[in-house]
Amino acid sequence: MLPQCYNVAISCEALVRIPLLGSNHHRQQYRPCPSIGPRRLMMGSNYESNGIWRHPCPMNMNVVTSSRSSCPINAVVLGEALASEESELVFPSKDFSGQAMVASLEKYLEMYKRSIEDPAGFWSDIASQFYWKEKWGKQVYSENLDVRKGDIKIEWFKGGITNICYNCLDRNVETGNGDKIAIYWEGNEPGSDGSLTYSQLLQKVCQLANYLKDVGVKKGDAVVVYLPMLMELPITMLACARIGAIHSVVFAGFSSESLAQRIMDCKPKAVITCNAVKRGPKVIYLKGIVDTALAESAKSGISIDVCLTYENQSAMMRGETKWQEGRDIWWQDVVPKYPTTCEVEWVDAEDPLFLLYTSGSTGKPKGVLHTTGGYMVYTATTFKYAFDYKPSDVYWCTADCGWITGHSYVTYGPMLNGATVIVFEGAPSYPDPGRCWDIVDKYKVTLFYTAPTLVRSLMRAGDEYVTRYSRKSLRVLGSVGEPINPSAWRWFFNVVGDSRCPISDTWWQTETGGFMITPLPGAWPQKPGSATFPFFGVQPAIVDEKGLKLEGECSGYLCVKSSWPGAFRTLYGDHERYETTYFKPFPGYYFSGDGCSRDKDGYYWLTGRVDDVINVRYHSYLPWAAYSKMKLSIWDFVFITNKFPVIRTCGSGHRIGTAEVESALVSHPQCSEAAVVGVEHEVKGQGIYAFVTLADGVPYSEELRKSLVVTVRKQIGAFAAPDKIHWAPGLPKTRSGKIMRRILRKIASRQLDELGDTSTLADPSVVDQLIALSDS
Ligand code: 6R9
Repeated sequence: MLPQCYNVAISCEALVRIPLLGSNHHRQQYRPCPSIGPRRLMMGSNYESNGIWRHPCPMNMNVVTSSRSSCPINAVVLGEALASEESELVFPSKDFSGQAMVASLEKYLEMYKRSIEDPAGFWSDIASQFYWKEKWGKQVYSENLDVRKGDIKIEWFKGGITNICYNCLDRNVETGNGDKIAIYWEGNEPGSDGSLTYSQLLQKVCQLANYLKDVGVKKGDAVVVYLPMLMELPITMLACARIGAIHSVVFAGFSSESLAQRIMDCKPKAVITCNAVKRGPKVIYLKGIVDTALAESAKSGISIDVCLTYENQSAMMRGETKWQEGRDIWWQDVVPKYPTTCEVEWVDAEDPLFLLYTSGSTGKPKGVLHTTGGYMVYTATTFKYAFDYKPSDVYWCTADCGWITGHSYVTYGPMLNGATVIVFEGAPSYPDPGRCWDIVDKYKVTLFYTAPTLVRSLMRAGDEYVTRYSRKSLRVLGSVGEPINPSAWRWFFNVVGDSRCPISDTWWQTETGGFMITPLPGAWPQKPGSATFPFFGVQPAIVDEKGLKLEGECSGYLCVKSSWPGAFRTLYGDHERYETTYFKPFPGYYFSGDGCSRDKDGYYWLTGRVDDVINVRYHSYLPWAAYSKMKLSIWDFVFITNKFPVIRTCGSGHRIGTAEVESALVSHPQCSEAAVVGVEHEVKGQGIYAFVTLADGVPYSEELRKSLVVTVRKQIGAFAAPDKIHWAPGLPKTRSGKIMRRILRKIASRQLDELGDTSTLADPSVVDQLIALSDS
């Protein structure tokens, strides 16, 4: 009898018109079509006569013959031509596939098939490549993803005893890679840099681990980390993991109130921060923010005994830093005095590794909890395959460790593979929009992973910022955070990668721990804008509103059937919310909150959030010159301060719930009601658009608008500040008082002819009022 997952997966996907790549004959199989020039290729006679069409469904290896075998496909091959608007497919070159870990669709299908039919065997073979003090029990995994069958539960490698820090560091040192560079650190100012080998990194991690143990941090205790992209950030994460403590990294762009909320939720034994950081030209006094947060949490009875503070001299000297004797300790005064070796705390695979707060559509942020063993195996494996990692690679992910991308793909995934990683403190457009490529050339970066919003903002700054650098070290590019629009994809591919580097457009979430739908460069052709196919072990399902699984070409809600090792296990302290948010909407499935379509060829296209969550991406400071070149909309002026000619644009991983922004707005004494929606934004992908009703008798004013924006910045962080405030004397509500956001979204995006039926509103005239106030 086949396992159940086999039966589910067997009926999936549409026919894919992909020629068999395994033989690497596709160069011969495609020849330029003379009528449309060299960029447009069509199938050659070889291909036609073979008539080989493959089903991408990993469960169905049937070879079928296409009835459309003579139709032209617009395709380019890596390194041979630029991708144009007509380029439907971008094939890996023979050279690329020749050296790739998964060199053909066939090989992928073979591995995928095994991962679905025999997840226990597939993942335990991979897990065995790591160090386990004791092997996991008989049952490799156990799961229940169906609320109708009881509590939701996911466990992988339970009973296995290991340590992720040991696997990231000691294991690499022991296998002879101690002298390999683990981290190249690039500071905010060009020219400020540093590096650590794996041996040096291990020593630094051990010193901090010893210190933490000395101040009483034990296995299972939480440690809140509020640090910018200094080497001390991954060092802290690894030190916590080494002693079995749970790190909760809070992005050092969150306000004191957001930080306090997170501190109160997980009640840490210690807080680790630094005095200040420079991002672009601006100094941010992180310690001051921490002080306010600690004072706030003390009021609620959560007092923190230890605040370890790194003196970041490039931004601020210690003498200027406010200090609370007894609680505050300078990192440099204590940590280096500790021994450079530290016993590992061996933990169960299912012991918690970290907490990371992420926005939901309602209420307070959710503490996503990841455990150790499955996360370790999954991040390492996804990193290795999606970037086609080679030991000689130099890898740079521009994400901050304050977001999941920085957890899984700055720290754990790469280091588990012994990779050389770049940690960049600064802003990618400082001192000018060429900074990224300057760094790429400086360190000979081969793998470059970023967010579409950065791609778009650099695209607007102009090609000359890119082409003045060589970039010839680049091998694979990556994208994450939101759908990458085809024109940004093409620019990334043609200009940044010189049409030579495949782009891994990786779809995943804080909750999934690692990549879920992603290209494997070298294995199959890419379509600009599509995340392509599922990773090993992942069974995506597109369902309709009723939870009915759709087959073939379709659009709907993206769910996942069955667990994968990197899945989150719960929401910290709120398992019920975990079940309600993710497993109740479509019983039997994990619901991602994203919309998705599958095309006739079986490729997945993510279409964005379907709940009230906005993806605000990238957070950086651009000099004025770059700003004026970019010709951004007037909304962006919101972020230009008098002090610094800077603009806040994009970074990866800023997911924000509309409810959070609304609650910040209504906390303003002059705001009586607020409704927030996401709108398309040229650079950021999505912008935050707030409809605001003022308290009775309060007049609209520019000053008030600014003060509302400041309130949100203060309560959540600058990245959540609304791009637009739309004055709303009334909001469109149903008779039961529910705000009809559908209408607000249309007004915000000026799709006034698509307002739909407004007759069910308690007061339909509100809509006209809002339209009239659109440009106020
Ligand atoms: C890793 C990360 C998750 C949300 C996710 C989706 C969007 C991420 C994407 C993408 C289309 C991609 N998203 N990657 N959409 N294509 N390649 O960003 O985690 O901050 O939790 O955000 O981001 O909407 O649901 P997180």
